[in-house]
Amino acid sequence: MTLAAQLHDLAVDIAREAGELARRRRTEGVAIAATKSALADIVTDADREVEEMIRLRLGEERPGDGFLGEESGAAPVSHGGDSDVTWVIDPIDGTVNYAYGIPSYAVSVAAVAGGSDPEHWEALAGAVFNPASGELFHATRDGGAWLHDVRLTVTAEPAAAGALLATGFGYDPATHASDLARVGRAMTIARDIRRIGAASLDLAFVAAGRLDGYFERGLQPWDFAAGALLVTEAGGRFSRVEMPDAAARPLAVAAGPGVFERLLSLTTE
Ligand code: LIP
Repeated sequence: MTLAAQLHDLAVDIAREAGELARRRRTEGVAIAATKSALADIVTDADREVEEMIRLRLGEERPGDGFLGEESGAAPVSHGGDSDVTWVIDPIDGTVNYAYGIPSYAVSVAAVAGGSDPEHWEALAGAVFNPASGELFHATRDGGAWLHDVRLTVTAEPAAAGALLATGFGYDPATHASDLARVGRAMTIARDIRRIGAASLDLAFVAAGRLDGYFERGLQPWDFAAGALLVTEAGGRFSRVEMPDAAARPLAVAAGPGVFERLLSLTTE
């Protein structure tokens, strides 16, 4: 079995196990543990518990790998080592949905190669699991993207009515005006816009052909590491573009071949 296949199977197992814990904690009631970058940027006790569970499982299975988690940052999985693999984890992507009881959240697990610098990372395997819907999206580099055992393909061309697009907004209110202006430009090729609230699910839905495209500024590696692999393995394109303004909020764009260039042009004007 190839390394990518081994990492894929572990990512799927961990995503399922972590998702079940998140789902159980949701039924028990969610406590906000703290706010982070802005008042609206919350972390729950479950976020932290799920990430720690993932870290412990990876410590058992692959102690020499690297680890980057949304809640605990970058560190070796366990005692460090010479592994070239890093696990990139969003324990509960869509935390605000999770806190409000909106069933659109996911555990995002990606295994990347390329050392410690995210700029050099190449995703080898990824899993995005929504415990509320039971949907598990997964991919292996050069092995395709899947929803359970169904192979995924992005849409080749949008319908005549226009593209069904998705986007998201940062937690900082100061970014909303420019983000909304970007939505206005994207609407010139859209039939409608969706704001699902979890980047990993937005990307999984592009891979599944449920969305024709997705764009959002300010995503972190844990938001997109697994979802971007789903998109590219489903025949789509994913780019992350530095924007000309001062804010360090690169724009992520994902779409099938019939939409990508137009969406990229409109959203980076
Ligand atoms: C969320 C992203 C979403 C974005 C939110 C937030 P989190 O990640 O998945 O696309 O719009 O602002 O960043 O914080 O729930 O892990």
